[in-house]
Amino acid sequence: MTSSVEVPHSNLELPKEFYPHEFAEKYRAAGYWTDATFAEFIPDAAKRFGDSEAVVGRDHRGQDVRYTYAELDVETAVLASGLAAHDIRRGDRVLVQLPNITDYAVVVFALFRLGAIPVFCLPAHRESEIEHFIATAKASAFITVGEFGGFDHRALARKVLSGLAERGEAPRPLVIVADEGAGEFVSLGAVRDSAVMGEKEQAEPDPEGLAFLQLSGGTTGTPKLIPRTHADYLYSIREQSAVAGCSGETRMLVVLPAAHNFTMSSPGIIGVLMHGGTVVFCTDPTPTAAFSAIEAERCTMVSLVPPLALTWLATRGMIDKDLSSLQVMQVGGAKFPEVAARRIGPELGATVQQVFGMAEGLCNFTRLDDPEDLRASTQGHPVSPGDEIEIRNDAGELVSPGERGNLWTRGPYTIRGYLGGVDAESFDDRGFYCSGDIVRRRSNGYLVVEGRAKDQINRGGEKISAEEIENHLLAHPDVADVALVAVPDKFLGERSCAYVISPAPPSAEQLKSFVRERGVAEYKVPDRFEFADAFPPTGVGKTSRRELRRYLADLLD
Ligand code: OOB
Repeated sequence: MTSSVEVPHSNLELPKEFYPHEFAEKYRAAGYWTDATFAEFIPDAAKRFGDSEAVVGRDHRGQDVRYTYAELDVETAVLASGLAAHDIRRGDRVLVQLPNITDYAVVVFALFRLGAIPVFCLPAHRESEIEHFIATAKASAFITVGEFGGFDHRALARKVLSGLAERGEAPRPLVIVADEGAGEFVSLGAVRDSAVMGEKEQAEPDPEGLAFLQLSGGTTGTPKLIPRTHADYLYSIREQSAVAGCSGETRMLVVLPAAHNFTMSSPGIIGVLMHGGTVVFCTDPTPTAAFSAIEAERCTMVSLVPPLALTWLATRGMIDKDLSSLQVMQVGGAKFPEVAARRIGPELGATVQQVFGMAEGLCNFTRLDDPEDLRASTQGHPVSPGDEIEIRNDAGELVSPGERGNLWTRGPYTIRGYLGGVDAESFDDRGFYCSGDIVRRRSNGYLVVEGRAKDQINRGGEKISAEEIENHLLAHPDVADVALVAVPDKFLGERSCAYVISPAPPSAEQLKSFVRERGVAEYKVPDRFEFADAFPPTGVGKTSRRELRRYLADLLD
């Protein structure tokens, strides 16, 4: 298996013919790819939807904010001008790590206006991840928040800057903090104040060029950056917002992290804004806060990961809020148990829509008018007629119809390679991407996710690369070897367990603290530890890590 794209590490632009010429032609001719870009997205939406409400929520000061499309246009234009005054230019990579506050929309679309390339981080990321993203993306700025959820992001920025200095990474990125107390950093307010009146920053990026970088869930030592183009992503959102039934009446509650691909595009924030609907940001996903927001804002739609959907089901009867406005509840990011999917309609009064997507591209949805059986028991089918799917066995041959196998895909919005590195395991020489999922395709084309072949733990939608966390644990002087495996969990679907080989085992708590101190997102800290003197013989005669992880996972079930 060879990779189709050679991306030299130093090259942060998309390689020429990222999508081979004949495919690009085909996608243009089919009308999938157009000349539209994210730079003109808000100016264009403001022309169409001017006084309609675009964004509602709290800003970084905790104050309630409501922006119409016209106001969002002005806000993003002013911030874009201020960012330009701070030397942020077209093509510059800018890390964005913000919670679900209204500033998120202003910052992201201001960057798009400039033709800058946002790198979407999760609020949960810590210094090891942020440092890695800045270094790999060669980011010139890092936009974060002062404090959120009791965590000091300025302290995180300080650690990152000193880590980068130690590694000899230059230049040092400009840190912009969306807070009054920006400390030694630049506040977002100061950036806005440096805007030049009347000056409109309006880049004209290449529609088929790089628009932003998403982060992969990862299966390797360090998470990979996913390059998405204006044309591919806008197209995917057009299809996804149609399948999700978006209109000017849509009012979407955003409780999952805003920067996640699901929340951005399935149909997500951008899909709702594309149709003149309203995005309601909520920083607190707990049912009490979310139900209050649904009642107060008459939200029609929400996207959840399975554990949140289960929590909402479990608490619905205890919280007296009016959820009658809710029409569609999307669930995705991890397999949603069929029994739970069947409860959404009767207990929450919404149509359940399963979303099986990936930041690399391909998105499958159940359709809103599908019979309940299909909506509950499958993960849907692709949103585009241009999506190609092959289900192959481990030898690379197509399986018989209805059989389980590895999901391979290619299409008008699925990447052809990661940025800054070739991953020969993930792409074949025909440009197909291997998602690492084991699926079955029913005769009607609907996919059912049956399992996973990749070395990843899916902890309630949050992805953990086994290798990344093993590497952190291997840095501990008393850890001789370690394998991170998934253990089934009723609520999260899976939790992580580190199987540690140590002659003098530290306690589980000590190892958890050790991983935390290395600066990784809390969801990646192993939930459980098992200790032994040696790995048990696998009995399969293989010594590969993947085989070992599989063997241990079965053992721990
Ligand atoms: C979404 O994106 P990622 O990049 O965080 O993770 C993708 C992976 C898939 O390959 C699959 O392993 C898993 O997450 N997954 C599901 C699923 N949805 C995602 N597994 C079973 N059932 C589902 N419904 O997670 C993502 C991106 C866009 C939309 C929705 C989810």
